[in-house]
Amino acid sequence: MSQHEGTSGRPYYVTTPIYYVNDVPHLGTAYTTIAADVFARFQRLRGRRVRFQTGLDEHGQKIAEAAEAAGAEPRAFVDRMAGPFREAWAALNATPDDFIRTTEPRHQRVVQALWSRIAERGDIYKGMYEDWYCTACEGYYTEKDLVDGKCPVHDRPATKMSSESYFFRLSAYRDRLLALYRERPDFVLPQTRMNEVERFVEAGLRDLSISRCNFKWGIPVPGDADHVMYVWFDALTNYVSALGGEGAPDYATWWPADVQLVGKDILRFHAVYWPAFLIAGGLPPPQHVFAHGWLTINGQKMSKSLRNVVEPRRLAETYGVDPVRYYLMREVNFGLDGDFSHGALVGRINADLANDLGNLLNRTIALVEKLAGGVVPPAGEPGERERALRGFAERTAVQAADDLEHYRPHRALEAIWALCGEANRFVDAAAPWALAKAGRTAELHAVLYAVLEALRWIGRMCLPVLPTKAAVLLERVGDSGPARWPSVWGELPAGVKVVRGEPLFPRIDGEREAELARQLGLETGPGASAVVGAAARGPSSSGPAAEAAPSASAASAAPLAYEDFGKLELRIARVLAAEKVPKADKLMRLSVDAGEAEPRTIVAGIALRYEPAELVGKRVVLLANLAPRKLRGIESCGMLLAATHDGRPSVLTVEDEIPPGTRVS
Ligand code: ME8
Repeated sequence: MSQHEGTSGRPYYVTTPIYYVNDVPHLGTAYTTIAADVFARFQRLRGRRVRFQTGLDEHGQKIAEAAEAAGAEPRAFVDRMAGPFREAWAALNATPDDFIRTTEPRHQRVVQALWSRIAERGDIYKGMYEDWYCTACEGYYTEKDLVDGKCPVHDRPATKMSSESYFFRLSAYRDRLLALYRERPDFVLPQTRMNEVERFVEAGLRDLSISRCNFKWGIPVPGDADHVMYVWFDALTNYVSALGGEGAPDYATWWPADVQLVGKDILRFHAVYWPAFLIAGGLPPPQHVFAHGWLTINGQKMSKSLRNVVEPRRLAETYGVDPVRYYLMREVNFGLDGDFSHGALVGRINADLANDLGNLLNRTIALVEKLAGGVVPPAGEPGERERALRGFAERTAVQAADDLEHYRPHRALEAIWALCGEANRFVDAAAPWALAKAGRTAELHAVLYAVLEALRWIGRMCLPVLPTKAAVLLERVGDSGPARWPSVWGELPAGVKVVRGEPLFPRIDGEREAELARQLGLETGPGASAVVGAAARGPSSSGPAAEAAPSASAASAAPLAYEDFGKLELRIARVLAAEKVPKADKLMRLSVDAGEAEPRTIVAGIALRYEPAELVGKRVVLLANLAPRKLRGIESCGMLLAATHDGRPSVLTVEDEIPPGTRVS
């Protein structure tokens, strides 16, 4: 694979975990890989030299057992399993610069060198090991970690292990790790995860067993042929072994990595063990470790036994690569848990891609063809409206860049889509057809130029997430400039032909949607339809759900298309403050944290039933994308869901400490 190089700026190194080869690529592993690809593409657009690395974790007991179960030698097994990963990432248009496999000699050499270095410094020693081991995690637990004798993560019996082992003196690194976290409070992102890690380390660290002598499928410990290395010592080192290790030119260029993306399940390994190994070996820790949340499918954990492992390649073949990438980056607040649902995917395709963006492009090209001879008109003298659109685009580009720089792809897309909305409104308000009729050609040209230029900015900003479709969009509006993040308004050259074409994102109608869902085995579960029933009543009511208090039963609701359900953005929100609205018996004004930069104000008709203090701290369900509405002069930005019985509204809440912003589906 080629190294993508920009022309300027500091190098940028982003990694994904290396995935276990006993599994197939699924939506979870695709999620991290796509996110890393988005950040890599964004930084390339910004002109930075980028290295994006992914790969495979091929050693350890888990892989040896999987090979045995498959009746294969481990080597043959891992070789066979590697292909589907490379193919899946290529099919999702991910562009890693390196794909490392831990069975490669280049990796083994560096891991052994790091081990020897740490051993020479006295932080590896031999001892006896006794603890509870879970093969599924390849991890150890103390007796108190177990739940009914089972692994707390996998709910499988853990095995007591007692054997000779090499240990890493992790206990000696507690203070150095704490110093690292305090000096660099953004070492782990998001912040809440940093706090978790810090608390874990503060509680004290035990030395870590880092070798095994009960199986052979691993990297031999230098100088002791009876032991192979613990798979995590081996695996974590991939991030520097692919650079050739300390002293190699690539190491000097790229290490420390800018960001190491991981799922929250393996944060401890990356935020505690990994920096400790590095410090012990005299190497600097990465700049940031970002732990994203966990994806579920229709509310269920992804697992082969549940047969709900979505094959990312099939998903991309069915819906297109870019829509799948868009959905994953837009739908889930990066850092929080999220749910994949077929209905929500189709909803995003129809509403955001086909409608907001696709229609904007189509109508603009049609207008340019009809009113300006099919070529980009001269920008002319921009009026107030054009200047306002330009200002909006410029602010969007700054905002979206900041969001992508700080690992908030969902927010970046939200900002870009706000610009789509603004451009659509701009066309409506400027009414170019009327300007043409009135013969106001200069104004007409200024309007058409401005909307084409806005589309060019949108296309450029979409390149990281929608690499193929955004490139088509740019071609259609006549942009053939170098692929860079937009920063100068007015670069679209006048006189270039625009191109009409098939819709960028075809809409998926209800029938086809159901058929696709069936083909993929992704019908929405009964849980989801229950929510559909409850939510569908809200918007049709005359005010906030709790105020309108409809008593219709779910059975009386008309059937709802999946795509319609997907349009409802139901999120968990935490009530920060509440007060009764003066002179309105029923109304309560709430300030809620919906996982956004700023709290939202909601007005709900629940004041006869609740006292403000009762509500503070509650986690409620918010319909977040309802158009704002004024009630008694207060703008309510969303709606709380509530069930009303005998005239008494009861607000829907969740028991667990689910983070605000989490999508409800
Ligand atoms: O842990 N939601 O490999 P792994 C979101 N080999 N992300 C998910 C996910 C889900 N449901 N399921 C998996 C390993 N992931 C080790 C890593 S690194 C030195 C060694 C993603 O195949 C997420 O990034 O179990 C998670 O951390 C990773 O896949 C685990 O992949």
